[in-house]
Amino acid sequence: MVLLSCGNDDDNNFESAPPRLLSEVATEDDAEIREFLETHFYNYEEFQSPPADFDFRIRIDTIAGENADKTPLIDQVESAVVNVSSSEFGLPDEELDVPHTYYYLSARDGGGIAPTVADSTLFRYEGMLLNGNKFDATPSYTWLPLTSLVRGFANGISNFKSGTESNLIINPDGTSFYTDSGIGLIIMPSGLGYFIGTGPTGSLPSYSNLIFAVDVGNLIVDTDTDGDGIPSIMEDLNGNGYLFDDNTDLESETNANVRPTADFLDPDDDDDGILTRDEIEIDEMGNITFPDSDNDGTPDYRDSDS
Ligand SMILES: [Ca+2]
Ligand SMILES: [Ca+2]
Ligand SMILES: [Ca+2]
Ligand SMILES: [Ca+2]
Repeated sequence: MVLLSCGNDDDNNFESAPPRLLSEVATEDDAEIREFLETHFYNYEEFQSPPADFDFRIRIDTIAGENADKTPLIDQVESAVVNVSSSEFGLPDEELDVPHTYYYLSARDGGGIAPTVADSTLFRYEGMLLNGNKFDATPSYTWLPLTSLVRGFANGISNFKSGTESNLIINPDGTSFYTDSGIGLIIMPSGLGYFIGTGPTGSLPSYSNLIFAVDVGNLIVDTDTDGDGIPSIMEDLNGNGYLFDDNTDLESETNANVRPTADFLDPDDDDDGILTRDEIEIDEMGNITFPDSDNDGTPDYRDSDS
């Protein structure tokens, strides 16, 4: 599965040329993506009036010939911006985070709810390059934490609602599908994908813009990755949709020479020896409160001296 993010400090296969600047590539990528969106369409007519044997898979084709009158993707997509720091790819510092636009469209609205970028999610997907080459696909639904995936995927899929358990159909051969899963398309620039290197399976050129057709089956609402009682999405302290740059006890971890662990993976967020779970209060309804016993404005679970 190619989707898994390399992380910023793994053994990327750096090419011999020095990596290009995120900001420079992002501008080129967006122009390429917009041209693609203007010249291609998807099988929206099948989604609008599904034929009896329709498999609810998104198919993309060029607007030409007998398809000359189709509505281009550019008229159907929505877009969103994600700011990316050069440090996420281990690149030399660019002064500011670089805005990256991704595009998405919902082909079928799901009957459930949308995952956050921090949730474990059940989905299947097909990955393509803009030239139509398919580089990866999941044959069946797979559970993955969205935090382990490239940012364009995690952010993109959070625009789609899942299916619901009562609409899960299991075929005699063991395969399954949801009759109300959310189906959609995500088109992202390379800076929201792998940027440099060849991706985890070694099959992608550097600076590849990526397309994913996704089908969202289910999710774990309020996924709590480190089991500390706080949903992971609430451990995105700076609210930027990126979970790896929030680390309350970075200084303490650095001094102790242990691997820095972001809050959503750290069951003792302030490194005071008292588990976060024991420094927060959760009532019978599941509501969380954050005591601040020394009244300094920092809740106990993030305060190493209280
Ligand atoms: Ca963050
Ligand atoms: Ca930590
Ligand atoms: Ca934590
Ligand atoms: Ca504390």
